[in-house]
Amino acid sequence: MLATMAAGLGLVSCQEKGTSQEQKGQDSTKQGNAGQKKQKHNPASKAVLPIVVSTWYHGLAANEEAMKVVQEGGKAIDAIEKGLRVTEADAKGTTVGIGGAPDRDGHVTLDACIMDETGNAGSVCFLEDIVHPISVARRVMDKTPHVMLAGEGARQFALAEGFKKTDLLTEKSKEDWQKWLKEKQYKPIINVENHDTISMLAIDKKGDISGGCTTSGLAYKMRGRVGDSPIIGAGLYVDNEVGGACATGLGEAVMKTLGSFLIVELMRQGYTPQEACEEGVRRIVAKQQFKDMQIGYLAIDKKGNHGAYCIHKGFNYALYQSDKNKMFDADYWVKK
Ligand code: SD4
Repeated sequence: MLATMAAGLGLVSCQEKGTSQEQKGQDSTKQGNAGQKKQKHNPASKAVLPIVVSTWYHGLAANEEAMKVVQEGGKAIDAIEKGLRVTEADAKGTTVGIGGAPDRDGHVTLDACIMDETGNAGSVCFLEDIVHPISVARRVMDKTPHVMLAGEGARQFALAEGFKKTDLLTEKSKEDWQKWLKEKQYKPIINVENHDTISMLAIDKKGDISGGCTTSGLAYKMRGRVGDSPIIGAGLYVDNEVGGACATGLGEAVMKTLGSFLIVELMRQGYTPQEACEEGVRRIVAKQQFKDMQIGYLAIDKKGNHGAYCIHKGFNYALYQSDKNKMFDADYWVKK
């Protein structure tokens, strides 16, 4: 769970951080000058394909399914869809698919997007009654001239495509919501709730990249609220010439910086995936109140190197590479 975070962490003030990172920002501009600066890599990073990487513990089970597809010679886009469906179908997970926490009115509304190696993308947001938004997003990509369908229109499209109408509010999520209503009196505190999206990136044996994100979003959000996860360029971006990036955490902050697109563009300019994730976080903490918010970024380049970075300690990710599917802790901005 994304346990946030500020209290007791001994936060370094924004200004102090800003100063040291300003320096870092200057260093970063030198990335294009090959040979002038030693590049920073994630200690767990290696240039090996195929690779599947995804956010949080639920990533382990999702990676298993995704890796099977690419190991058998399948495409990264199919691996992404298959992998993410595992998390969506798990009713015990309270942040994705069935069992996801509802909005403050008790409605479960889901967001998802998917993007392939050709630059095609599909997305759904504010979708109700459908267990697998990632597959609906894929259908939007494959079968419509559009990128994004929202709300009732997305729901109708899904039903017309043969997806089954399902009540996504489980007994457990209903109980939790009713408890929340009593305690919080209907006031969403958007920056301290639990919210653990699964975002995934994969490169198949051919070297093609794809990615996807799926989530029930912020727990007990206002009705109609949509986060970064279905927004191409915010929660997810891939470019087959460069690599890919994806996000988890408070969507509002990611949307304001188009975080995933930014990270991919930084890699295009020569940043390593690790450097690009760190710069993505720096852009947020430089301008936004970050004390009570968490953002985690993951990125991979086309060789299979990866990077991960977050604001506060606590973000972890599942990496499946060289026949091992393992959890790693991301490095973070706020040091004690
Ligand atoms: C959102 N970014 O709706 C999603 C939530 C999330 O980890 O990623 N949680 O803002």
